[in-house]
Amino acid sequence: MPDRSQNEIRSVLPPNQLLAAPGKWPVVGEKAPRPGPEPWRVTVTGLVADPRSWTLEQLREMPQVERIVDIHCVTRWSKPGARFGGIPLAALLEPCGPLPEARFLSFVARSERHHSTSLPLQEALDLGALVALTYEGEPLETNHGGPVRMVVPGRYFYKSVKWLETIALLAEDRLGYWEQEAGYHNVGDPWREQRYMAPNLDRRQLRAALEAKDFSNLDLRSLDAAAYELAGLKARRALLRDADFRRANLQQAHFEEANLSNAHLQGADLRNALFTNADIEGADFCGADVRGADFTGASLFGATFCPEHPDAPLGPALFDPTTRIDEAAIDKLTPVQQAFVREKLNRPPG
Ligand SMILES: Nc1nc2c(c(=O)[nH]1)N[C@H]1C(S)=C(S)[C@@H](COP(=O)(O)O)O[C@H]1N2
Ligand SMILES: [Mo]
Repeated sequence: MPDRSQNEIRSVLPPNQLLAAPGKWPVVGEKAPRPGPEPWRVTVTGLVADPRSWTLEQLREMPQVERIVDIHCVTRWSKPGARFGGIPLAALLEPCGPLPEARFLSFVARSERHHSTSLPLQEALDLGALVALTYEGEPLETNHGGPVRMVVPGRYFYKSVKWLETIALLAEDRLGYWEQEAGYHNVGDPWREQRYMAPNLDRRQLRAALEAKDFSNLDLRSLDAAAYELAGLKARRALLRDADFRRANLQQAHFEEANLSNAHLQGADLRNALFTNADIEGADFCGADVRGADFTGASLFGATFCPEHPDAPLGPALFDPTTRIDEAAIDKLTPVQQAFVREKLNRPPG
């Protein structure tokens, strides 16, 4: 970084990041793409009017831009001022005609484990994501994602897939490799220090908990597990205050005696989930599927199952006759919620 003063460099470092040694660029994660004779292509597919793919030659012939990007790895090294060249993501998506229902992008690598990561479509465009072919004017080295990788400024570097093969436009988020397997945060904004999905656990504990789908007794306050696949989750007595489980799959999850106060469960699949004796005060279940869920003994003060305002974005929770809530718990709900729950459970006011 010859033309930046030390002060300027410090000012571009997000919280708890350190400068990588000058001139050094660590290789992180997979080291090489999946070998194979097929010529490289980058394909845009999914919710587009016109799926397309490009060979490397075609990509190199498109108008190129250069961007100076500050790299921030989740493992705490930063490399400010890296110069990447390539094609703005927007220029690849535009001719494909994204459909109105496309809201997320999944970037898939040509690698043994089909490594992937995802971003909301609008966010990827706003951040100025780049389909990169060069670094400091030279073709990208293989171990750094050459011949072609994503570079997403403003996110930890795990949101920048190496060896880009497919960009899929999706209606719902499809969690990436590190996010689903290792508990890396699904937003990953270094300025908000969104490293891991649970701020109070370290990376090893998180990976083990996700692998075993076992959160029992853990301190997972402020967990961000929106859209996660967690069917059958064991979370007895877990501390899940303020946890974000929006749109997550939590069928048959065990939340007995857990603390889920103020948790966000909007749109979650909670069929046959067990909340026996749990603290779910202030939790939001709008748009969630609670058929067969058991709330016996749970404390539901301030919980919401249907929108309190007519212009709310999500509809009511989905109940069926096997959803179990005690009379005492219903009495603690607001009048709007009481009326709704009683009607759904076909129970006259007590
Ligand atoms: N295909 C693929 N892309 C990947 C990874 C990976 O393991 N496989 N690791 C990610 C992580 S965690 C980081 S920090 C950066 C590292 O890129 P680099 O090795 O060029 O520094 O790539 C990201 N993209
Ligand atoms: Mo990383």
